[in-house]
Amino acid sequence: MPLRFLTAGESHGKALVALVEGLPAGLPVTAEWVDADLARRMMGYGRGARMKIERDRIEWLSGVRAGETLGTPIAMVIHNRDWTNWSEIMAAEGPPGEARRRRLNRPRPGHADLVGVLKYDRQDARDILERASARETAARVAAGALARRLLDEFQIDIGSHVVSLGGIHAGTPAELPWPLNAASDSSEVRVLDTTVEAKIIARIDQAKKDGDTLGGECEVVVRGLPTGLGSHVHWDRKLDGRLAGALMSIPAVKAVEIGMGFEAARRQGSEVHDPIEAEATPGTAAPAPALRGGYTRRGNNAGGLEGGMTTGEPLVIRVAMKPIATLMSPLPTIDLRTGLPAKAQAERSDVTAVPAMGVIAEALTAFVLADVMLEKFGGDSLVEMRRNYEGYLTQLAARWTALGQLPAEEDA
Ligand code: EPS
Repeated sequence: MPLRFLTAGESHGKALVALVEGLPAGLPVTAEWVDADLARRMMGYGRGARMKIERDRIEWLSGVRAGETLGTPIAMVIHNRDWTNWSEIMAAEGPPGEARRRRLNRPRPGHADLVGVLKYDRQDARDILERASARETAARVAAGALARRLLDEFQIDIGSHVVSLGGIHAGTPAELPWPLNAASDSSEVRVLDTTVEAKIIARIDQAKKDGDTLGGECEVVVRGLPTGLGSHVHWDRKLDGRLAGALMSIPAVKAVEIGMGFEAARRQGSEVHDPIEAEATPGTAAPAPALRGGYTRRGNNAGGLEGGMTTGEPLVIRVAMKPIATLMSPLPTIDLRTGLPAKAQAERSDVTAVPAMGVIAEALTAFVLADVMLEKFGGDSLVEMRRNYEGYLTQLAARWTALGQLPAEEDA
């Protein structure tokens, strides 16, 4: 794992911090690039009042000089504007009375509240929810934006769109628009099928009126990956597992599908596996860049992954998010002070965050992909990494060109 990140910060604390380690030196970066993804994460119909308060922007703390990475740990801070309303409640030191003013005693079903207080031996579930809050994903998106910057140097492009929200399905065109985000970000709910946009918005309005919340699914698509990222040789190097693990770590995500996903389990092999075809005549030059080594697939039910490695076809992943656990018409719970039945606490929250989840899923996908790119091509500097990458593509292309020159062997 050459690339790592950690985040720190409470939802209503002073700031969030992202600490990224392992990026090569010489990668051009700007705060503007990172902020663009932070702004995309704040979009989406159905978010609550908090998103009107925050204006997420990073401040570099370390690791970047004159617009380039130094190969040293990169620390970024995102200040919480809401801190001014919470500075006493969330104060690191001071009398407990003040710190307990916004105590949470009635844990929300579906949230980390209850298990968190039991496990960490806290009396106030605020000590749990402040970190379990999806606010933390802003720092993940900042880390992911740096990973995306690295992938961008290799013409690897990541986009996402919402494929269902509140049980309403949004169709996917046979040919995806590209760049994907230019199309999806222009919709308030990040759908490509704008015929259902108004219906989804009405569904969100209804849920808000009912004091309820909504989940949904996003699809992440990555283009421009070379074949052979990840590995089949160990469980923890398989790229499908690493991607699924990272995506399942997004708050409220309950399922991840790659390519045909669950549907593949219901079909027979001949309907599932993508036949292998030639991209060019064997022995002639492979199409440049030789990302797939001269081979292609008819269809992409595999979602761009076979044996835990990229095939060079687009990576296609679907991520499912449950409805947010904070309900304004609350569900039954137990009061932590008395042990008696109560209604769960209703905190200010979102009706849905599915459009934002797609942006977060892009960020984590970018991070895992940058990690496997660094694993395969390494290098302490971008120049070194690029040389290794180009060497690999030259090797793949040469292998294809050599095909016609090899004596044909009989099949076993
Ligand atoms: C969240 C509750 C809401 C959301 C928050 C996630 O925050 P608040 O309690 O301050 O109103 O707005 O999301 C963000 C702040 C964000 O930046 O995404 C929760 O309980 O998870």
